[in-house]
This record gives sequence, structure tokens and C-alpha cells, in this order.
Amino acid sequence: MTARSFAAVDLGASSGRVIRARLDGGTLTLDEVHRFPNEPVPVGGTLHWDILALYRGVLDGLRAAGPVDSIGIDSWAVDYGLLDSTGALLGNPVHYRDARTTGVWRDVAARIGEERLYAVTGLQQLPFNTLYQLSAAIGTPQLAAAHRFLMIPDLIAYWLTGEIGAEITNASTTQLYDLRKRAWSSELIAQAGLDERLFPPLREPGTVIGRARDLDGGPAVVAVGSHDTASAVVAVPAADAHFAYISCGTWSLVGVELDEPVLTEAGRAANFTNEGGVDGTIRYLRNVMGLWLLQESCRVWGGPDLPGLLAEAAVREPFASVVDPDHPDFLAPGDMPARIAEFCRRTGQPVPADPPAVVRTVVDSLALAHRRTVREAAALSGRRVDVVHVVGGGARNALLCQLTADACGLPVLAGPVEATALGNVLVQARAAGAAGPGLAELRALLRETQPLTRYEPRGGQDAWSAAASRLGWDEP
Ligand code: ADP
Ligand code: LRH
Repeated sequence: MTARSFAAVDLGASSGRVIRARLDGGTLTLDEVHRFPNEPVPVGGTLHWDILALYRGVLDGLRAAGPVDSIGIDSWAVDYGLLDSTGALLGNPVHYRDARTTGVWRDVAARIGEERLYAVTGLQQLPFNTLYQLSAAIGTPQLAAAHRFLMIPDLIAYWLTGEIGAEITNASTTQLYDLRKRAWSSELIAQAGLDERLFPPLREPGTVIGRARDLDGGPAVVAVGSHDTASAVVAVPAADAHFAYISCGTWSLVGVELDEPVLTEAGRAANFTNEGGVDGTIRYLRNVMGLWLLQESCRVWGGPDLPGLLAEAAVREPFASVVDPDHPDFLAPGDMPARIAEFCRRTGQPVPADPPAVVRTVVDSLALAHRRTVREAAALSGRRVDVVHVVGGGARNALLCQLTADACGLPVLAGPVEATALGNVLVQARAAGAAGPGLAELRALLRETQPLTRYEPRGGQDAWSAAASRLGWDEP
């Protein structure tokens, strides 16, 4: 079989990258050809993505990648751009961490009905779901002038190819998508007071979007799991169905992969989400605030050496203080160490005295949240979990992986770090007839080609239970 190469454009909340992958028989190699920062910009009190800087990074990366068989694009979920009737972008896309939905989401959810929203979309309530962002924009001249709504990867694909469409895994994060009909929800769009004509035709992962007009040779752009978490879950190197995953980067997306959604009242009350995965799978998971707490602390400290800081944190006292990583105070950008200190003060715990102590508090707290969420995912779905896969940048954090194994009382298999790009590439490779056919075969290829690190649980479950009860968490 001839060698194939594919380019994955992966836009994460902390950085964008273009990765070239080469698939030659049973060998799969990755080469990061370009990485660029993703730095949001506050303008007039609103936090924006710097979408043109990101697009420039995409083009520079694709040019550096050279000739490829195809290109796939993924990014974080929920955010979007609006096009006018000539196809021009109306304003810069707004960052999901912007405060404009804070006062909106509860009212909209109450008006439509939380039970109905969950029955149709299966989604967790996050204040920044697209439904709430668009609701906050109702009445603005920008929305009035909008002709089309495009999510971030669909916008990049449109700029590359001129083709309009909405890829389903990312559409499933909008809270305007009917999970079972696999279509935009006319009912919810109407109830939200939006114009259904905004929403483009849906496309499935694996379909050709068009040709990248400005690149030499005009390579094909292929739809992948354009929600980064959908691509990351494709690249979980699981050997059977009894696994939980933690897609661990800016967020920790913690859950199980299912064939059917779980739309129970218990799942809704626990704020579990049913996001659409590749091949009709369901990503049954909950968002844990993730390494954002660490990233934002490091920004405030002026960018210290992360591996050095983690090594110091590893020898600090465990459980000195723990925080609930999902507390709404931690969502917006700002002085994270000060917010962590305030949480500790409020809950009568010692305030971490220096950066390694803050890092230890964050890592202990994330491992604790991983434990709670893995247990809940298993209990709510009825899926037995024998192993926890940690993929994404967090797989490089040995302290977090070990503590997650300890906390869950299960082995952790860490890697691949670039799971999202790999999932993106594998769906392209399958569309080209060079891999697959099923997720099982794609994952077997990963197990054979990607380095993975195993962490065994070291016991001490009582200490984790005690830490959970300090936060008032009921554990299943
Ligand atoms: P995203 O796609 O959301 O931007 P990534 O999957 O790239 O996130 O993960 C970024 C995170 O990976 C960083 O916040 C950092 O905590 C972690 N990370 C990156 N490099 C290292 C490292 N050398 N050691 C430990 N953690 C790391
Ligand atoms: C991770 C992610 C996550 C969403 C969040 C907005 O990058 O896509 O799945 O909930 O960003």
C-alpha cells in the first residue's frame, strides 16, 4: 500500500497546531509542523477569539505541511461566527468564557423548560452553550444582519473551500440539535426566537467538504469529528468497551462511550451530557474545569517552568486543601491563585502558601473530580469501567495521571498526547480507504503505534473519600 499523508488542524483553547501524519502500512507517524498561541482579546468589554490570527496560523501550518492527501479541521465546541448575505464574517467570534451569557442562560432554560431541553438535546447545562450565546445576541444588529451561523471549524473550512455546512459532532454541542433525529431542532430554534435559515445543512465526519483553493494542488478538506473532544475520543486506544476516558487539556472531559444516549432524570440532575460522537456513538460525559486552573495560574505567575513546578508539587503534602474545580468562580479568566485562596478561606482550609502548594491543590482537586465523574459516568450509564484512559496534554502530567489512578482505584493508561489530532487524522485516513473500517480497528492501530504509559492505583481510597466529603460531595 502506498504511503499516505494527512494534515490535522487542531485548534485548542490554549494553542493551535497543524500536525502532519504519515500512514505507511502499519506505521503511523506524527510531525508537528506548526504550533501557534491562541490568545483571546478583550475588546470593549467583550472577550473575543483572535480568529484571523488563528486562520493565519492554519494557513502557515498547512503550507509548512507540504503536499497532503487531505486536511481535517477540529476545534473547541460551542463558539461560532456569523456571516452576512455576501459571506463576510460579522464581527469576531466571542469567547465562551465571556460573561455575556451569565444572566441569560437560566432564564432561557426556564422558559423552554430544562426537562424538554434535555429530552431533545441530551446536553449538560453550561452557561456558554451556543443556545445561550445566541439568545444573548438576540436584538443585536449583528444577529439581525446574519445570514449564516458557522461553528469555528466550519468557518475555517468555509474560508479554505468556500463550502458552507455544519459538522454533526460539533453541532451536537449547541443545544439546538436533536440528538435522536440527528438534525437541527426546529422546535428549540423556534422557541429560542432564532431563524432556522441561519443553520446550514449538516455533514457527517468522513465526507469531503471541498478543495482548499489557496493551497498548492488544492488538497481535499474532509469533515472529521470537528468537535475536538469527538476526535480525541476516536483516538482513545481502548481494547474493549469497558473504559472511561479523560480528554485532559484546558478542560477534562470525563465519561464513557455509548451506543445510545442516557436521558434519565438522574443523568440530567448530575448534569451529564450526551454529545454526538463519530460513527453515531454517544460521548456520555461531564465537563470538569480541567487544567485551565493550572494554565491560568501559570499565566498570573509569568509563565514558570511547568515540569519543574509539578516536580515540586509532587513532594508537597497531599490534600492540604482541595477545591471544587467546577465552581463558577473559576470559569472566567483572572487571578486564579487568588480565587483558589479565597475558596480555601471560605471553606476553612489552609490557603496554599506558594506556587507549588497551589499546584498541588489544583492537581489533588482535579484527580478528585476525575474520581467523582468516572464513578458517576459508570453508575449512570451502567457501563463497567476497568481502565481509565487519559489523553491530551494532561497525559504528560505524571503527577495528575498517578493521582487519578489512585483516586479512581483503577489503572490509568496515559496517551496519546495528541489524541485530538490523531482522531482527526484517522477519520481522514478511513475516508481515503487507508484505515478502519471501525473504531476498533482505528484504536488497534494506535495501540500498535503510539507510546502509552500505565499508572497503577496505589490504594488509599479512604483518603480520597475523606477529601470528597470535605467538599460535601456525595459519591456513588
Ligand atoms: P488544549 O487542546 O485544550 O489547548 P492540550 O491538550 O494541548 O489543551 O493540553 C494543554 C495542557 O497540557 C497544558 O495546560 C498543560 O497543563 C499540559 N502540559 C503541556 N505540556 C506539559 C508538560 N511538559 N508537562 C505537564 N503538563 C503539560
Ligand atoms: C474542549 C471543549 C469541550 C467543550 C469546551 C467548550 O476543548 O471542546 O469539549 O465543552 O471545549
